[in-house]
Amino acid sequence: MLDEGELARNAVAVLRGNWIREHTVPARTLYPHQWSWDAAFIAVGLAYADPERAWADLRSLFSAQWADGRVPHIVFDPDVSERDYFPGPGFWGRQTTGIVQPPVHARAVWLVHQRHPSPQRLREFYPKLVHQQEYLARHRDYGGGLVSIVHPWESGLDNSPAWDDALSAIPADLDMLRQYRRRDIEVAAVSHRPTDRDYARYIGLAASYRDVGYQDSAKHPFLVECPAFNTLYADAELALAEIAEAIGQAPAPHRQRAHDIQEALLQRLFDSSTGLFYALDLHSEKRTEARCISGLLPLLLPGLPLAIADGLVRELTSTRFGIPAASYDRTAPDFDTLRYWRGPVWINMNWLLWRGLKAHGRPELAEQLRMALLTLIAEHGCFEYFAPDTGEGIGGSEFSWTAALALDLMGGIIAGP
Ligand code: 2M8
Repeated sequence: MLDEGELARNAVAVLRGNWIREHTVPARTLYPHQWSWDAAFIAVGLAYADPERAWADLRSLFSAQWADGRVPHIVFDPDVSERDYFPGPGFWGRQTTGIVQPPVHARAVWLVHQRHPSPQRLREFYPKLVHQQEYLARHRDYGGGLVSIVHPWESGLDNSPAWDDALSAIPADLDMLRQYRRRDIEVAAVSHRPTDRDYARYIGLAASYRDVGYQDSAKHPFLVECPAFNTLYADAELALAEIAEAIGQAPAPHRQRAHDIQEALLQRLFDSSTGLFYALDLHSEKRTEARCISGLLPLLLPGLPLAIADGLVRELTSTRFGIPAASYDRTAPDFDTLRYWRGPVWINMNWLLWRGLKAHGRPELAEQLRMALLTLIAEHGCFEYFAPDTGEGIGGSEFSWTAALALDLMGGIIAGP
């Protein structure tokens, strides 16, 4: 039997333990700085545990927003030594990285506001959230109505098989990697993390973007349209429409943009023969054939045509993904139960799918998924990710977004004092 009170107390304790001055870190040892999309998921949970911190966390992230509107994927804590995370500020040449992560923040702001109404905070965040979207629309849309990521880290699904084809064209300079120390494999199991070959490419790509001053151009060696990133980009417009309406601004342009992004997703990333969405490499102009959890994510969009949503639900509940959904096709020959985004179950993606099931009138399945996620966390702890076969918690322990989203999945069972 699920002890929700106990689970809520643990989750709140994890969030308290990961709070540092004005922000929450994803996990103390493995990720000692502030991450962008983590901050959004964390704020959703903090709205139950400590709403003032939810706003403070988001405010601290947006205080690092660049003049061009981009919200950096990591805001480095100046009190953390360069040795404690690689690649740190010394590598990026500034106190933030220059890449971004999925724009989940407008949705987070709206959800926090729904629990703790604050029109004043909505007014504070609205222009920043609009600017975040404008950066993506102006600098990352190469003409098709969707935005491209310039680095696998921008997807948040770092070593997903979705990038394998596009990455195969990028040299993996293992000698260059030897000049550095991979901190992640000192503090987490090597078999749970991306390989050296992946890391060599990650570092090469980040260095090439850094070396052009983080300017966007169609020449960047890695340009990929990710279905999950673009779904969240559309969902941000839907959230902005709600925020705009609440503060007396015009919602219609946001709804129109959400609609246009959805149309582009259907046109560019949907494959009707398999019923899934796939990442598109702008250089080869080919879609990957890898069936990844990112391909299910458009289910989040309430306006998705019924037949397409039904197809996604069929895939989700099939042996390929299952409930809870694995991050990659369980039947693929290279499915890996341990290695990060190549198989394990992640709470944030499943939480988004849970919302999608509810949006598409599937309350029973949504409830099944909700219970499966809470059971996993209650039995194994607030881990970063979970082995899809045994449920074993892997990666970092005391992981913030797992704790935060558990609170939201429980819908307000607040821990006692
Ligand atoms: C993971 O990514 C970072 C790089 O950004 C890493 O491996 O060091 C991903 O799971 C990403 O989605 C997440 O935001 C980050 C912090 O939790 O860790």
